[in-house]
Amino acid sequence: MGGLAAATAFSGGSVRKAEAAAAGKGAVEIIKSVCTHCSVGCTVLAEVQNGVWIGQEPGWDSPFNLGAHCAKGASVREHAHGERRLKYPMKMVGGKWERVSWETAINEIGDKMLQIREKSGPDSVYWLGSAKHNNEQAYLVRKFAAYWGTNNVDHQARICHSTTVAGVANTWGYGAMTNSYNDMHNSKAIFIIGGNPAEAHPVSLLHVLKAKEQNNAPLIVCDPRFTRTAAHADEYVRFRPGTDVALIFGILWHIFENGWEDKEYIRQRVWGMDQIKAEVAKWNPEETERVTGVPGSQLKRVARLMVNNRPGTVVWCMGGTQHTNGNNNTRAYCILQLALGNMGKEGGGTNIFRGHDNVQGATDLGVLQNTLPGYYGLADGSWKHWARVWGEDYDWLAGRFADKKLMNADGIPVSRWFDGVLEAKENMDQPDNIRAMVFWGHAPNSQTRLKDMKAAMEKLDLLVVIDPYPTVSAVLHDRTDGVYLLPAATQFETYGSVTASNRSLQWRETVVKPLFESKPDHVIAFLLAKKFGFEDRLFRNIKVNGEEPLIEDLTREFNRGMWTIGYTGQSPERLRLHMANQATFDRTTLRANGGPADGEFYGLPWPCWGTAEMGHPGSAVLYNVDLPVAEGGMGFRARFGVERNGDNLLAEGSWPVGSEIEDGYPEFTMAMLKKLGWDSDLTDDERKAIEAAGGDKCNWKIDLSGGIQRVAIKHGCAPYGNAKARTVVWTFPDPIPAHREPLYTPRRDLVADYPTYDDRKFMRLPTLYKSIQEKDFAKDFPTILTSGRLVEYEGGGDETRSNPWLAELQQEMFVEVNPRDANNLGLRDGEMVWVHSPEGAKVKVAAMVTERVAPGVAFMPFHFGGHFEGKDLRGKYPHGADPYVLGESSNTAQTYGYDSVTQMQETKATLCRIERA
Ligand SMILES: Nc1nc2c(c(=O)[nH]1)N[C@H]1C(S)=C(S)[C@@H](COP(=O)(O)OP(=O)(O)OC[C@H]3O[C@@H](n4cnc5c(=O)[nH]c(N)nc54)[C@H](O)[C@@H]3O)O[C@H]1N2
Ligand SMILES: Nc1nc2c(c(=O)[nH]1)N[C@H]1C(S)=C(S)[C@@H](COP(=O)(O)OP(=O)(O)OC[C@H]3O[C@@H](n4cnc5c(=O)[nH]c(N)nc54)[C@H](O)[C@@H]3O)O[C@H]1N2
Ligand code: SF4
Ligand SMILES: [Mo]
Repeated sequence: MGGLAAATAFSGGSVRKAEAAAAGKGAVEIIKSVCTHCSVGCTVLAEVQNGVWIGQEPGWDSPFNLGAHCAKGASVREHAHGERRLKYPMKMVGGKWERVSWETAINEIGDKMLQIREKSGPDSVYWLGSAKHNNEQAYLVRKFAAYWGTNNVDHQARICHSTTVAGVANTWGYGAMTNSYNDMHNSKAIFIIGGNPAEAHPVSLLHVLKAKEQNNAPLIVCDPRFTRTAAHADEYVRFRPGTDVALIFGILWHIFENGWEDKEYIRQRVWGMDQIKAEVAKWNPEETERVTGVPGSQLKRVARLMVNNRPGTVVWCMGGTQHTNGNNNTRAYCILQLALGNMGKEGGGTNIFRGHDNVQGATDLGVLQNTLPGYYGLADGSWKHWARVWGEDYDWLAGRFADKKLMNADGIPVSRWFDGVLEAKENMDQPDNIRAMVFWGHAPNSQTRLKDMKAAMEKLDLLVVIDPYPTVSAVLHDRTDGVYLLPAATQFETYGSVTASNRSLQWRETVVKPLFESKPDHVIAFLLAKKFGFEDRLFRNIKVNGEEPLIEDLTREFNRGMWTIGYTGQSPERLRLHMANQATFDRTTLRANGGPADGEFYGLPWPCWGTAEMGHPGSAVLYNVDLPVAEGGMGFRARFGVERNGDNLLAEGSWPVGSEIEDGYPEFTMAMLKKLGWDSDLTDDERKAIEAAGGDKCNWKIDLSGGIQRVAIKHGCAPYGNAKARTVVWTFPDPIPAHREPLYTPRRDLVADYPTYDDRKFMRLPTLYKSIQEKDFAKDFPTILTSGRLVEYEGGGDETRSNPWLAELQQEMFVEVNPRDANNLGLRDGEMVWVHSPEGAKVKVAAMVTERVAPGVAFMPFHFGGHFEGKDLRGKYPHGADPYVLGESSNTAQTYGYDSVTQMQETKATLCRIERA
């Protein structure tokens, strides 16, 4: 058996190695999994002997990583083996950790939650899910929260790419990376803004550098820091943090000024560009330089490079998203690509590098306070759709919520959960405060304002951590009771699908059985559901073996409901087939060239329309009209109506090749099929399903048979219509992307011209803007503080700082300071400093004196934890589960500020004061 698996999974040199090992004590089995760190999705080949994970290799056949791994991927075995993992359930009693059984833990947690539910309502328990869960677990957690009766559920995407999802989906339909890492091989220019892939997506550099070398593609990197990515750039643009809209409009100014935009493309496929042009006219080189600090001559050069090297790709990441006006930034990037006519082109697109290994999947599956799985909004129709998929009684489901209004109201975002604890009840749009908090695969030190979080943790009735590690949640607060740590198994101790940045799904197999007393997250969900008495309902369509819900049944259940984004064709069988035949996929197009998956794109990137039986190949490049829809082509989504102020919002003179409708068209409904006379193509079963979902009014999103999609595609049409992208989002606070100064800005002179928003209440909580910006903090806190990543560590860092191979590489928390500032402060490299925040917190860290940051700018990595305002909290971890490396969390010193659409936290532009310690 082991030998057979090895034969299918391996090729080339690695086989020899496995055989050599097998000569020892028993067969070595090679098991395919996927790295659990970032969204590149590198294949891991685990070597397992007698149930023990003894070695690992990178996957050579994977089109994503081609045999490469970064330091994190190369040491994932240590993550599973994890000597410093949480080994059994623990409970805090009188300030000490005590080992308890799973049964006791679930009973006590459950009783407490039911008590809170009784007194304060279901919204007083917060379910914080995870981008670390596989798709099946993520889906289950979202469904679980619905069955509990709350929208107070969220995950890392909120503080990661929420502003991307909102901005991009509202521009052209889907809020995801449009092309892929691999497709960058086709790029004639690469424009990276606010991303440092050399550290954050290391293996993606394989693909970036291929374009640079092979196509002589200029690499333009716009970043306030001279990063390891910038070190590869042909053109490095240093600019002031928080000024992305100004920078992009400053580039567009040259494009419009010279008439370099793609006028025909815009006429056919873009709405509102004239309004953008009028706004861009204000961003002449002088004004752009005044705001961003970048000279006009450089931006003219950048504009010319992008214009002369089409199609080019635009890549962005956290530097653009994590701002109070992050949604403006992401839309500005889209507008740049639309102006250049680069969207829907191989080599073009917006290559939005997602973060965690499964943040794309967890977002798609709706582990969010504002959507259901598949981006179905919180509304009666969506709930009814999912109730149909779940076989659930809608009224029963509605009865689980405090009331119908809250069932359809956005929950509290993770960025603000602690305000949900601390805010005066009467100021909140829910019956009571948050009283119980569940961190189900999420760090606390990844959120700003840690001092406030500490206070909130102390005020809670109950704090539950479900994680392979105790995390900073175990030590940040001074609680003595009411804290439970439940050991989750890692993704190497279970199996299921995971969605990489490019929307491809990959399938992991179980490497080893859950270690210690850990349990996989779907098992933990089952135990909680059972305690709450709804397990029969929750798992109605899902086989449960003992206490383990069958993963494949979970996949099949979401396949039956995710019509909006085409997560319907990716059956477990098709995904496993792709994993077993990775070598047959082309490394640039991702399309299988012969073999059992011939013609399909690797991992069936969504939308993979219709049912699995329909055999759609997935869509590698979104909005590409050069391919028939049946082969992965499509126009922009018709999502914003058909007309705006008399303008036609549908595409004009552009349609996917092979379309029988040679024009724009709205999204498909049964009525439309009838009008076109195509309804006769429906089978009887499809007709019945459509009848049950509203007949003529039934649309492509709620037809559980997939018939409407099948027939539309048969006639060459995209089920979601064929429209123009919109550059003006009239439903947002800033319909045209606007520069707004950060809340904490050193440029008081710009506040009058570019003020922030008025304070307002949304997502159940009062949210401050102007009342912070009004005060001048710059006098006492003169230095801009930004933050981000180091290649060795991930997120809050508890996993990676507990990994001896990685911990060795970065042993001390630091702040980057420009030599000029250091000299003015009398600071030498390596000396300790206090970084003070304008909100009264401080962190003690080492100074790293470096030109990487500009004068007046400081940078801190955010992966450290376990120190708090100078105090070492090591003694507070459960025995033997403290990470090797501890340090101050940058987020202790990071401040208030939330995006005006999504409540993304502002982690890239605030102020601080640095003093020698
Ligand atoms: N200052 C600052 N703050 C930031 C950012 C920044 O740039 N600057 N970036 C933000 C961004 S983009 C993000 S995405 C967040 C990231 O921050 P987080 O996602 O909060 O950080 P991680 O520490 O990776 O948290 C994931 C947790 O999941 C656990 N885990 C791993 N596998 C499993 C599993 O299978 N099951 C369960 N139950 N748990 C598991 C890990 O042990 C870990 O504790 O940080 C945000 N915070
Ligand atoms: N090693 C490692 N890899 C990771 C992760 C990790 O924690 N560690 N996390 C994963 C996750 S969750 C994510 S989301 C990605 C994030 O990946 P990236 O976004 O690439 O990482 P960051 O370092 O947070 O931010 C990128 C850059 O934004 C710049 N920046 C700061 N302020 C601004 C600004 O105002 N405008 C612009 N345009 N840029 C600015 C910073 O200088 C930084 O170089 O990485 C993923 N990969
Ligand atoms: S962290 Fe990302 S780039 Fe590194 S091995 Fe894992 S998936 Fe690949
Ligand atoms: Mo992220």
